[in-house]
Amino acid sequence: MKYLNLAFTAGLAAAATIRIDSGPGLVFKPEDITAKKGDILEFHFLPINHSVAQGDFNNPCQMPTSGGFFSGYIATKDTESPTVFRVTVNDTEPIWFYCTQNFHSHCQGGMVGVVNAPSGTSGNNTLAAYKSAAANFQGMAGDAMMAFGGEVMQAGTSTGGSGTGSGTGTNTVTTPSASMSNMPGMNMNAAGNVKVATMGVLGALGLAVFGLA
Ligand SMILES: [Cu+2]
Repeated sequence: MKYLNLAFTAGLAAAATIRIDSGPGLVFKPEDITAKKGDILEFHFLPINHSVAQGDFNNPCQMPTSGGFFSGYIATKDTESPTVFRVTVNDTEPIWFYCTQNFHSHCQGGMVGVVNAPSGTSGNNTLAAYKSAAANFQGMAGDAMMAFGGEVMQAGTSTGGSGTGSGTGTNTVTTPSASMSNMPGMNMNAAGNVKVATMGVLGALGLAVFGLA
């Protein structure tokens, strides 16, 4: 029985891939997430044009002054985008995040979330408080010229680095939609991975073409 218990404990400690849907609507699902060090946050993108950026609790709808992550804008017209954004959780500190889409003010509209929300003495820093501060934010949500701090990749593909396997059931979308393939600036290489360097261009185009929630 001791062996069985050890095996069970080891299983619990294995890194997990946590799926987070960006949309539909101005919401992340789930939006209040518990993750452990080594877990991967895998953001999926629903129509029409969302993103995810790491936020700063004290500065809603803005990125931290250093570090963080940004997916770029992932435009998709009718169905979930085959493109996902994966971020590795490096510690158990809170990770606030938001959608940077300014057309229809997604962050102000409630499209925010948190990984490992503070508890105990830091308990005032709740997701509800962050969402409320975002709702009162005046100005443009912060974004970046291109993706950073994570991997922009096709759903269901391996990162090739961890060797932990996937088994996440994220292969539901296997074919890029015609609208994605035809979009200027949307360059796919042979492996189907989006070239991150083009994301700034894509973002600008996506904002113009698919700005609706
Ligand atoms: Cu959004």
